Amino acid sequence: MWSILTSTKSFEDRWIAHAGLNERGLHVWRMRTAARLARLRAAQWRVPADPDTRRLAEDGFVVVPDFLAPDDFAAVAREARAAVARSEAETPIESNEVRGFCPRKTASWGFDRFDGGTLNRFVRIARQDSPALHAFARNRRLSALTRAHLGARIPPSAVSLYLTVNGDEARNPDDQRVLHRDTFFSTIKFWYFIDPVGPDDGPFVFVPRSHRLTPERLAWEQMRALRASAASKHGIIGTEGAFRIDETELASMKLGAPLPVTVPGNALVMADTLGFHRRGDSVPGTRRLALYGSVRPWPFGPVGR
Ligand SMILES: O=C(O)CCC(=O)C(=O)O
Ligand SMILES: [Fe+2]
Repeated sequence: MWSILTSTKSFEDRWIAHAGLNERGLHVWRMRTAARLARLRAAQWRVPADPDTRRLAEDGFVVVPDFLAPDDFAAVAREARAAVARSEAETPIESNEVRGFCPRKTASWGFDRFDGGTLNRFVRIARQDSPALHAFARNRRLSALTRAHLGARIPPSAVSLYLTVNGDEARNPDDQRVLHRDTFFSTIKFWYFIDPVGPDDGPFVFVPRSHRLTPERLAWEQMRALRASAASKHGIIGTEGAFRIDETELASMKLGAPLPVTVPGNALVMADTLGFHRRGDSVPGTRRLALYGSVRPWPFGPVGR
């Protein structure tokens, strides 16, 4: 029963999926309570509002071009490319035929994980080889933005180099290219893109303002929670709790079209993944190189961190 007060989102959990409780609004209660607590945590930090914190609050995502000063950007880009090259010397990039989300394959430099045919390579930041990357993981601006939004900072250990190598959808589809929201409460992910991301490179795609708990959104969530709880009773899979959404449903929530977030190099993209998003379409073999981090605080925690 305590799972109700944790970050558990899976409707494979018998309490999360409890039909009677969900009819009485359990899922929506969890969403509203988590949103209230995020506001309570954020208020403790008193981060002064500025155009970027406002964008994140209003639209659910923000793009900050020229995030680093030119010299810092040059050092970060150099170290990032060197670290990726070292990983490739040890572990060449291969293709994958196994379907769905695949397990991590660890290596001395970090780990690979395939989503269908798309490779996610996470390279750990080593202070001695990559002092500029190490400093980036401690960037105060990143923490200020996440604290303003949900009252928690990104721990430096949760920042890594992240290379995405886009797969061939026709051969082995990538589940992250289907529009979805990650979980029932606000979490933040960021990508600091080192190289430009164009429309063919699988840009992050986000539905502006879709992180808001409007009456229409909560009605949709309630409908989906009832559906997921019924499905779990019948032992049907696909109840993992990261609800997917068809683009045609967005209009009923007064939401616009998904927006591919194409960016130049040296740009920060930060998003609340309670909003609907996906990984964009791409030409197979194209790459995205970023510093990446995420923060997923305890949704019912009252204390800012
Ligand atoms: O890689 C991306 O652009 C987004 C993938 C995604 O859905 C996520 O990281 O939650
Ligand atoms: Fe996602």
